[in-house]
Amino acid sequence: MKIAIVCYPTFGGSGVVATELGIALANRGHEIHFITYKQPVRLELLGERIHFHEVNVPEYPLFHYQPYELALSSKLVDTIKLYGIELLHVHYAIPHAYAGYMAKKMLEEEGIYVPMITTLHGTDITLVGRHPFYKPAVTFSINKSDVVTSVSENLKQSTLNLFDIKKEIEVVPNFIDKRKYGMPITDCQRALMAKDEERIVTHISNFRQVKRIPDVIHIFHKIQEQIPAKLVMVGDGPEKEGAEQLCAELGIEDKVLFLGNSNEVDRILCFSDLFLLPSQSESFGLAALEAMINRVAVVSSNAGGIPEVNRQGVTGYLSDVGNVDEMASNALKILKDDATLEKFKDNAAKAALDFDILKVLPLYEAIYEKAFAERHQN
Ligand code: GMT
Repeated sequence: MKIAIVCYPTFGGSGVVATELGIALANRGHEIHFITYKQPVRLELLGERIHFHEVNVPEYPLFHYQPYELALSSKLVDTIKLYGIELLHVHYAIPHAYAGYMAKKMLEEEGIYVPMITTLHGTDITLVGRHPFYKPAVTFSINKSDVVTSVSENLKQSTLNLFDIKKEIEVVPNFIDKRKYGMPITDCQRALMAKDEERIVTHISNFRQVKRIPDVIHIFHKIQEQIPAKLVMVGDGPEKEGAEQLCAELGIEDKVLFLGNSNEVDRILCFSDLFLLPSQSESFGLAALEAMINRVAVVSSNAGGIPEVNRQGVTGYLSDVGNVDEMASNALKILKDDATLEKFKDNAAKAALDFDILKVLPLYEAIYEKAFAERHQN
């Protein structure tokens, strides 16, 4: 099938999921066209079955805000016609579902019917989408999608609670490609990060407020008071500077490494013992799943869809948002001796396999086939 994928090209989870999905679909023989404003960060190879089309928004002095939705919907119309694309899959409702719907309607004027699948990822619903300034447009474009999917059961329920949704929402969880991790990294450079006796604690995110970065630092502060440990912070965003300052105030700056954005998270996770995810809200927690497949235990909040991924007392522990004392004491329970740590690490890797791409990809393919077969009815 010829499929257009619209997503954000950044390090954020929705862009990562969309990119990995497109690559996997191309490996299964589909022709994939990514349409966004920059080449997605995890998309390294373009080829016969993977194309990238850049959306440009020309600057014009009259525009106070550049009309990205307009440029995106025009680009969709042109690309869909030029390549004979049969199906449109948009990731993140704002503004992708809205622009996708406009493109669909323009194409229908020319007798071209392209079904649109919208995948909801989290902040498009729980943070940004529910804002009164966006809500009517988000509700409309979700209801006008041919198929709506959400990445967790929790996000489905939040969407139904927050919006007046008339469509069925199908849960298709995020996934992991275990074959990518099948070959253990042989040059895992742990010694560059920490001494043998130190535990390595890791956090990876976009450093937004919702990730509760100060909690990460406070939890680690408590851990390192009890056992030798290092904290590796991966990613970049508005809370990073404050986090560096907080480390200095707490006198732990020599134990915390800020690595910035990385395209090789598995190389960092290969030497990590524990992953911290104390988020305020989290529809799924793809970063935790990526940690788990790399044999890293997880201490997290119990917000949103995290309990669908991290299992209490098995792959790690979950606490109420903001309960840093409990999160630190849970972290110490896991890290206290090698045998316990190994048990949690094994459990994490095993549980991650529930989200193997080979289980999830057929769900998307079945949705595509059904939507394509019914394309004239909507
Ligand atoms: O918060 C992020 O990490 C970025 C955000 C995004 O939209 O790119 O992630 C959301 O989508 C991910 C992929 O489906 C989920 O794993 C994250 O839990 C979700 N983030 C939130 O709900 C805060």
